[in-house]
Amino acid sequence: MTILIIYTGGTIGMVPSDGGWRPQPGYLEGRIREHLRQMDFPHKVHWREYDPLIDSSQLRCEHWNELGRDIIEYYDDYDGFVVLHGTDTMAYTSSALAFMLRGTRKPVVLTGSQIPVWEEHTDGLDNVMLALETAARDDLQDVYLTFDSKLYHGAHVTKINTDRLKAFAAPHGVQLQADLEAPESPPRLIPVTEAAIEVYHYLPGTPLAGLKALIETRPRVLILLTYGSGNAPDTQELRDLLGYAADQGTLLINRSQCYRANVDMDRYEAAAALREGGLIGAGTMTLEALVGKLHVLLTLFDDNIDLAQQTLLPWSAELPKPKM
Ligand code: ASN
Repeated sequence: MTILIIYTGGTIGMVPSDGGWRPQPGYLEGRIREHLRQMDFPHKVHWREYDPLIDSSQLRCEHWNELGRDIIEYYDDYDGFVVLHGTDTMAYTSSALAFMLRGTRKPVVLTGSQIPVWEEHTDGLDNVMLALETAARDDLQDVYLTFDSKLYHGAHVTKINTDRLKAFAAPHGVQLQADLEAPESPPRLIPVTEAAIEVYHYLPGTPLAGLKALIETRPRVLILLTYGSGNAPDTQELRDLLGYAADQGTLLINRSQCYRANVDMDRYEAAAALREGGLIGAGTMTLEALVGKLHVLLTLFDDNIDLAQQTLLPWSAELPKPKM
């Protein structure tokens, strides 16, 4: 088997500088190859390094598009792909790629590290090994994230730790394959563009002036991060604001602040304003999955009715069954 490693940046290959850790071009490949030799890794590995390498907090849509284009361009040449990526936005990228890559049937595996490979207790080498082993599996056909000895579906993950080696978790557990009825073919990419997707985070004891100001920027999509199963204080002011936002064409989505979320606007009376305001429930989707999915949907659909319908339909494995 032959696997392509695409190195985009992140802590795994960073070195200290006066301003803090930053990626160092041209160094990581040698260290990884030396480790693969020591471990007798049985498959061929090719290396592609991006220029510039980035801290993943610099991530933009063009990085997703570049990754997607490379995977489609080299699709026939490799059995699987490993993407080395910073952890800060890795869950956004694994989610976005899970929606942007259509009809691919080979594993695309993201990983990185919390500690650079030059440090004594690095997690980077183990993470890369697991990613390569996963990319060489012929029973996996989606986008994945491997980290700290765990394998997750790319559309299920969220970053949970800044300092511990267990950087990621999948709130609703592990399901490795999207359950879609008619897989598309041949493989193709849906490239995405920047979109005005805004988030309003409810806090007790805060006036709605912030929400009003956000709505006045006329975002294309506004995600309300609500309480519990999708509740928020029901006031006439909120109802008026939601009506105003909908009239100006903003798509309104209800996503819970809870880590293991399952939005259900029929459960409590406290969700009535949101329900009657026509908000779309994000169900069990992570915020990262929701954002990746919205980028793809906004590329394909103009009309809010289509966008609302498609947001509720599975496009990958982003709607896991809620855990009791
Ligand atoms: N700031 C780093 C990044 O996301 C964090 C990491 O990779 N652990 O690029």
